[in-house]
Amino acid sequence: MRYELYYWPGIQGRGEFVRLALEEAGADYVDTALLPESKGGGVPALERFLSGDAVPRPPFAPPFLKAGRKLIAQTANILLYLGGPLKLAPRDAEGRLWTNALQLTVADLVVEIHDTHHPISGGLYYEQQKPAARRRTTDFLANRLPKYLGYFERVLERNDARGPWLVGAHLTYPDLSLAQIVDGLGYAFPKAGPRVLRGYPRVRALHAAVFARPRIRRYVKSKRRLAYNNHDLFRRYRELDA
Ligand SMILES: N[C@@H](CCC(=O)N[C@@H](CS)C(=O)NCC(=O)O)C(=O)O
Repeated sequence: MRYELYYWPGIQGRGEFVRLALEEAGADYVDTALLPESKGGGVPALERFLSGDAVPRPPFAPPFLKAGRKLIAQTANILLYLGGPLKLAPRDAEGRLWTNALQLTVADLVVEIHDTHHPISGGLYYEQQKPAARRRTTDFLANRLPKYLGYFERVLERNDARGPWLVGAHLTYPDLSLAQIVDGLGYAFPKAGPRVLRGYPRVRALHAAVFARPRIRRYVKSKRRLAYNNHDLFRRYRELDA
């Protein structure tokens, strides 16, 4: 199976959670929008599905994935689908639902991270909502982020299988996503991030374990891993890194 990933070119964004799963599994995939427009890539490749009349089940927004004739939207839904074939999810139904619940919690956290720099609207520039972004980020770093990290720390603590993972003894896709969150927070908040994370040793150990995996290391060094930048989910604004 050659998977086709569709995500905005130039940013990691939510596409990165899917990329990390595909990379960790060594899956065959094409990051379609990164191809030149002359080869069917770029933003037009996405628009064909988002606004094309001939798509019976159109996605609302990227990322989405084509797997043969299937078109799957929503990050957590894509990972739920990939978990089985990529061997990044437990086999039993209860385990899969638990894994999905963890991924949906990551998705909630992603929205709150986005809202630190866009608290009023994603349709406005950051510069048009700076005072609100400051207030939102202060609360995020003091209250909301510790609440999420505390939750994941408890999940890790209560997993009595050996290893640094959230579910059982093997790596599953929310491990990759949580590690990406920790990584991105380190970029966005170089001062406050490590300070907040200090209290969550298991979450930090999970991040280290994921980014030490051979395929993830190779991916991070490759050109396929796009650099963090201030058009992305994780943004570095000095005035927010309080
Ligand atoms: N819940 C969706 C959110 C998708 C989403 O918000 N995608 C962003 C890019 S990361 C987008 O293009 N949004 C367009 C919009 O909200 O208008 C998911 O997790 O995949």
